[in-house]
Amino acid sequence: MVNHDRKILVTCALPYANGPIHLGHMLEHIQADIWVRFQRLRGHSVHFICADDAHGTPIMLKANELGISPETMIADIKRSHEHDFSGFDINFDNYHSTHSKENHELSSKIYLALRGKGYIKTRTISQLFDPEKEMFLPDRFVKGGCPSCKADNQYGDNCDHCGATYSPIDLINATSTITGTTPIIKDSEHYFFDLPQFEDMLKTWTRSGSLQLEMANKINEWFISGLKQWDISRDAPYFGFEIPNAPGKFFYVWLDAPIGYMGSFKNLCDKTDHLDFDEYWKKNSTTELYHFIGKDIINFHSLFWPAVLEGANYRKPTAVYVHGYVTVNGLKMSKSKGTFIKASTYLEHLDPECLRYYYAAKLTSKIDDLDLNLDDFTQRVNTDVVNKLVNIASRSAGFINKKYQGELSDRLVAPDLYQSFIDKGKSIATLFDQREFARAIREIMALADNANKYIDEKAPWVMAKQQDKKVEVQEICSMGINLFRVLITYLKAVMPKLAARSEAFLNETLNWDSIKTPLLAHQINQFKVLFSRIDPKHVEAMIEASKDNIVADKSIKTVKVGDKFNSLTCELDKEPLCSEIDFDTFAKVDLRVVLITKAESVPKANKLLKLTLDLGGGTRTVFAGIKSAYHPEDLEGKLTVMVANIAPRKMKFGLSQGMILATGSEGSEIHILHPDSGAKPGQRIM
Ligand code: NOT
Ligand code: ZN
Repeated sequence: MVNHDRKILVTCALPYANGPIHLGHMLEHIQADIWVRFQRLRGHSVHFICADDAHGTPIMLKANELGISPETMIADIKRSHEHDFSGFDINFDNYHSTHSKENHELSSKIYLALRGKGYIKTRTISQLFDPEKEMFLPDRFVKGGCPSCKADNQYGDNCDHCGATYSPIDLINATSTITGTTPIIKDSEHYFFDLPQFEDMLKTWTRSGSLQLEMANKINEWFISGLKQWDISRDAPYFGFEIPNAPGKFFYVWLDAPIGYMGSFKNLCDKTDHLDFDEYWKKNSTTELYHFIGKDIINFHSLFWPAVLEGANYRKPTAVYVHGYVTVNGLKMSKSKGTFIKASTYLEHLDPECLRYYYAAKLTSKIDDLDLNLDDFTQRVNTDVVNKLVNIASRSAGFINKKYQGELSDRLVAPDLYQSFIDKGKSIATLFDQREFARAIREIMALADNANKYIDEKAPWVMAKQQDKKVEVQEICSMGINLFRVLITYLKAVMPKLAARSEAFLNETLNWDSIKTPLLAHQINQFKVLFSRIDPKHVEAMIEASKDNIVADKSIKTVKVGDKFNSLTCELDKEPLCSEIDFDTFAKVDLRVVLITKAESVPKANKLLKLTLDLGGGTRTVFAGIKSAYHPEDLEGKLTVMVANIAPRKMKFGLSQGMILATGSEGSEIHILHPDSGAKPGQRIM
């Protein structure tokens, strides 16, 4: 039996208020929305909330740059975010902002509670300070040489080139990316949340079934390396909330962002009569709380957030549901390829339900990345939704509408077949509940195949020509429509618009329980086109329009055969040549042809792929900062060149035993070197 008393609160991660919603965001919002709609269909009470994440240095600086106030900028962006989400039928009960009165009150209250219990510590730290802008520089706003491999132009937190992590203070020749000046080192008192005090609670909570297995394992690594105090303050100027009794100090954006979940819910409670904030957030609440997030922010949701809630005497999340990233055509979304697709651009060209269906058809409860392959997308949607599903209704409806005045037969002619569709409902419901959407869709489409097979075998269009088969034709077509009705009900959470059009046609509101009884002697409405197939031209137009969104990347210049030499020297001029070395020094570099036998993504690293290289006798593991340019599978089996005698380097993710040779350091500028065909692994390059 379904328990109809569940009270559920669901959130999506709060999008930053400094950029548009894209198809990567949409994966999470579609996943959560399907789950929410499904739970509602099953009779549960679900509140689904979100908000814009409006604070922090990048937002403050972007507003500065645009010459508007941060308040104006975040209000504009919030409108566009809400517009995009509603375009995809994401059914939020409330969409708020972290820059709100509710969030301000709750953040201060929670902070004071934590402070009162001794969970807040203060300590003076040294940081880089931009003397011209008069502000401390976040890691991403300072660049310089990597202290480890000496590569130029690296961010303040980690090196793109060798993957080393370090403090910005250790950068060589650091410069502020805001003003271009050389920062100075300056002291400031910071406020820390004392996370280590929550270690025991977190160990229990993370292993209590609240996290997917992969996540619990990942978090275990953090327990092993030791929990650290979390810096929750930032100095003015900062766009955020000032810390109570600490003039000039602000809450770090990640402190008030998760509290924004509460703030949005509080705002909803204040607008709604029968919703009690405390019932959902008090300690030991019997309601359920689920956060849908991406794998890049698990530390915030699985360590800091439960600890903050515990420390301030609130309930903890029932579960955190983590998904992977979206790739397009096998690669990271890329502006130059036109695969960085904004939600609004998609909506100008394609039906939102196509993406909802495709994502559902590929989503599992795991954290694997999901590839939006645009050819497969077109084919899959057209085959499944149009050729299989809608076809069941369209081939049955014509006869019923024309020959029987829209009246379904009063008898179910194949009750066993019908019952087999109903029986599957239980496992399909379980799959939706467990976020195994791809498997649920497979089950539904297998039923659609059975329905089409039934109609094919009966061939009502043949019988329709025989006078004495009048009753049979009505019964077969009514059977088809009844099977269609079951399938659309199963898909209602995935494709709400298609379901609504089907309801208009069936002249009935679909719900999970009522389909147990078939529609007999029931009047249906005129069949209208329920779904249009994807025209590949529209997909192409969307890609073209996505390319238009961006300014051509000036830093890339392709040198073609026949180009004058000085165009090449111009290129070289941009990056000064290194100082001259003698031949003996060069000869010390052991360059080898290697075969990439395995390439794996390093989940926690934005830039790194882990490569297993065959040197023709022995293998090496190398971490290379080429994730933005290559899909791991595409590298396997390729030859490249490595520096084989560079000292192994200990990196955060393991030991890197060499380097492979590649151009550039960012996105599309990265090309690894391939020797000519015929080269053999292990051969030395001289
Ligand atoms: N704006 C953040 C991001 O990564 C997500 C904040 C989610 C809210 O896009 N918080 N928590 N915890
Ligand atoms: Zn480096």
